[in-house]
Amino acid sequence: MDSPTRSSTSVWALIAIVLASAALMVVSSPKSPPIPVSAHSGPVFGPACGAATIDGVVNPDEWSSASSQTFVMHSPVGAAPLTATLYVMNSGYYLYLGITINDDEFTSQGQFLPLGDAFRIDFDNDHSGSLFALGDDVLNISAGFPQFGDWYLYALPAAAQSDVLGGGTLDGIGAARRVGDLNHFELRHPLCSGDSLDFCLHPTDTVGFRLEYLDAEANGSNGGNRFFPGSGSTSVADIVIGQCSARDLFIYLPLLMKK
Ligand SMILES: [Ca+2]
Ligand SMILES: [Ca+2]
Ligand SMILES: [Ca+2]
Ligand SMILES: [Ca+2]
Repeated sequence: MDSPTRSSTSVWALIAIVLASAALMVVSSPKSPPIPVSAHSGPVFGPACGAATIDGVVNPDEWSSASSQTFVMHSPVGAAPLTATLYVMNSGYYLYLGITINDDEFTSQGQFLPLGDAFRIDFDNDHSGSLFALGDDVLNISAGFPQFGDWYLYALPAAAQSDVLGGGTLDGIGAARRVGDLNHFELRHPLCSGDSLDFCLHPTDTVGFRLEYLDAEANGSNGGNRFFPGSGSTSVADIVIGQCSARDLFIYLPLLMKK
């Protein structure tokens, strides 16, 4: 039978082993990742470098280097949700956005939506976490011509109009069309055009945005509005601008690249 002294020694030896093992686990465990700093906690796109041909066809090859997410866009008044995929990338000079959405048809004009099916993209220029500051950049891409609109927020709560009407300039291009069973939208807009009615973004900058899809029906009626990431003025996702080269020519060489 063990004496009290020997039992006590065994207990202390066991404690020492447990403490040493715990210390080893602490030393060998990986560092926790840094917590990103943001004005809010919404989805984040980028940084991603690339350039695309703006022809209204979101070609997977030209957008292969983009940051992309697929999400459901909801209507605040109960219209059926739609599923969209957003692609984001930038070159040294332009921000590129490509969007596909499973609308059941592509309508280029309507009684209440004269431009037909359209995405309105509201930007939070200074990444404050809140949309609709006067002068904020707004882009519009529609099925109906001229398809691309470079707008700005000119009146509260959320009225936007063409930069040209406010003394600014039209900066960028866009195109939209029906591809298979999806509506495709593509645009590019300068990172920093010099127009005071546009944002001015530099590499590593973050800009907030919200997508709104305005659905025109084939009979010209209004099919309702859907939003991403939400319909509120603080429902904002982020784009982080990449440090990218100035190249903007996308060369598509399917016959040369394929075996
Ligand atoms: Ca394209
Ligand atoms: Ca402009
Ligand atoms: Ca603008
Ligand atoms: Ca439609």
